[in-house]
Amino acid sequence: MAGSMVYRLRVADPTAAHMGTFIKAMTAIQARLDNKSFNFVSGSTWCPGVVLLAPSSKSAYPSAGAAIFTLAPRIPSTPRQILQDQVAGAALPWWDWTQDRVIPRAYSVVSVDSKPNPLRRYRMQVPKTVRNPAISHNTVRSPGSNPQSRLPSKNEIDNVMLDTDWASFSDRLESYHDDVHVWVGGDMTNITTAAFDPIFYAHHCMIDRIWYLWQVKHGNGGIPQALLNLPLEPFGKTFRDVLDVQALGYEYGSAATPINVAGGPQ
Ligand SMILES: [Cu+2]
Repeated sequence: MAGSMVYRLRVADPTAAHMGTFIKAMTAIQARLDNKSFNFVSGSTWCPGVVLLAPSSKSAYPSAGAAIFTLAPRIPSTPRQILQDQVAGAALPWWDWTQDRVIPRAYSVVSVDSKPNPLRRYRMQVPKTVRNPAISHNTVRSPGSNPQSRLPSKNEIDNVMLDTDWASFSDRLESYHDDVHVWVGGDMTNITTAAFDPIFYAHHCMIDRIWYLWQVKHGNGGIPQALLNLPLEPFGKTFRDVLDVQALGYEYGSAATPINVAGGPQ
């Protein structure tokens, strides 16, 4: 696996090298219509932070409840592999909303290199089902417009990192995760459409990174045995299989080295 390891870096200006690679790969998967397309992956990605709190989900995982939330960003339905199939070395970047308190410029500029910016919005296509009508629209955001919404602070996340109990850490992190969805607004507040906004993945990547940093600090103790064997349908993996990010082919290379977001919104 060593040869295919990618490093996830912080969201930076669209001119940064790692952002250029990512943007190229995103443009490619958004242009596809098959099962390696952004549309396909986003349509089969739920936002478990919300879904697992629903009564029906709780009964499906009675012993887990909301606590299985942390594993969500590691489930292989994220566009991790399909991005790399398009452009070698392409990796999801993380949006550190404790520091970048606005939508990062890379996700808001209209064009990059005179081409439409694939991170700004996406025209989602969800076919009609028995229960729901078809959806076809460009994703929208309304950052900060909900007066009840706010981005979690660095202090709050630093504090969560000190929580030695995995289930409690997971629940608290989930709640901060929800806050970011509400703050971004628009399609990000709706579980059916959230994953179609390209910023969904930058947000979930940040959540995954926080869990990774927590694992480095506290290890994997405290996760109930039954949970470790929980199958993640339909991905053919268990919770245990996604504990080690390196085994999944990626690393948070810059975890200890903040990337200077030159020209970005500060
Ligand atoms: Cu989410």
